[in-house]
Amino acid sequence: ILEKIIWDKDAEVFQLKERKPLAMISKTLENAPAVKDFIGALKASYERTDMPALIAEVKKASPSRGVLRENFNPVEIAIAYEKNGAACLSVLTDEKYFQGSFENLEAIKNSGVKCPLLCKEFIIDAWQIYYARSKGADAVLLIAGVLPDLDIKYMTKICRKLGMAALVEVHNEREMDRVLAIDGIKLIGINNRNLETFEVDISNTKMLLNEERMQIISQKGIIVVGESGLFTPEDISYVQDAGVKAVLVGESLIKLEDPGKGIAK
Ligand code: IGP
Repeated sequence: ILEKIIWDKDAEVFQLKERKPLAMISKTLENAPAVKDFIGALKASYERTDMPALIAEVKKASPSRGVLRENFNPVEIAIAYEKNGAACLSVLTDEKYFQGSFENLEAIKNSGVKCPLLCKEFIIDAWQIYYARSKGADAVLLIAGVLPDLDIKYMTKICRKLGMAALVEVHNEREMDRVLAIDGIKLIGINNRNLETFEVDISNTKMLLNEERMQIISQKGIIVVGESGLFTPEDISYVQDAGVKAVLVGESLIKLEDPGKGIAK
C-alpha cells in the first residue's frame, strides 16, 4: 500500500518523518565519516565491465511483499554484495514500512565496506540529508513524485555542498521531463513499479528513455539507473539496451540463500 500513498505528501509515511531546524543537525556532521564518490563508483564499474553498474539493496521487507528475508544480517549481506562486485549499496532506513534503520546504515559504514552507500529514506525535509550524511550516507534518494521542483533544486544543492550524490527518482514521463529540465542533476532513477496496480513493468524504463530524452541525458552527462523488478540477466540486458548505465536491485538478490551469489549470475 505504501507505493500508493508515498506519492501523497500528506500521507502518514511522511507525517512520521519529523521536521527539525537544520542548525540542530549540522553539528553532528563534524564527526561524520569521509564522503565517498557514489557516481564515480558507478561510472568506474560501468567502464570496467561494459555492464550496468550494480547498486545492491539491503532490504529486509517491503510493504507490497512483506518480509523478504527472515535471517537478516545487514552487515553480512553488505559484505557479500561488495565481495561479489556491487559498485554501490542501497540501505533502507525507513523503519515502519521497510523494517530498515539508521543503525543498519551506520553498522554497514563502520564494517569497513568500501562501496559508497545510498540512504534509502523518504526525504521531505532538508535536515534528513544532513542526518543521513552524519550516519555515513554518500547519496540520498529524492522522489520527484512527492517533491516540488523547488525542493528538488534546493535539496540537490545541499547534496552537492556535502559532496553527496542525489538519486532523483521518477516514475512517469511527466516526472522525467520535470527532472530533465532542472540543472545540475547527475543521477536519475526510473522506478518500474506501477503505483496504480503495484505491478512492476520494466518496459517503463524503455518507454521513458525515448530518443529525444536520451539526447538530453547524454548532453547533460546524466547517469540513468533502472530501479525495481529486475530479476534475470535478460532483464538487465533489456534495461541496458534502453540506455541505463546502472541498476538498483533488491528483492531478487535478498531472497537468495547467499545474496552475493546472485550477482555473479
Ligand atoms: C529495489 P526491487 O524490486 O529490486 O526490490 O526494487 C528498489 O528499486 C526499490 O526498493 C525502491 C524503493 C523506492 C523503495 C525503488 N524506489 C523508494 C523505497 C522507496
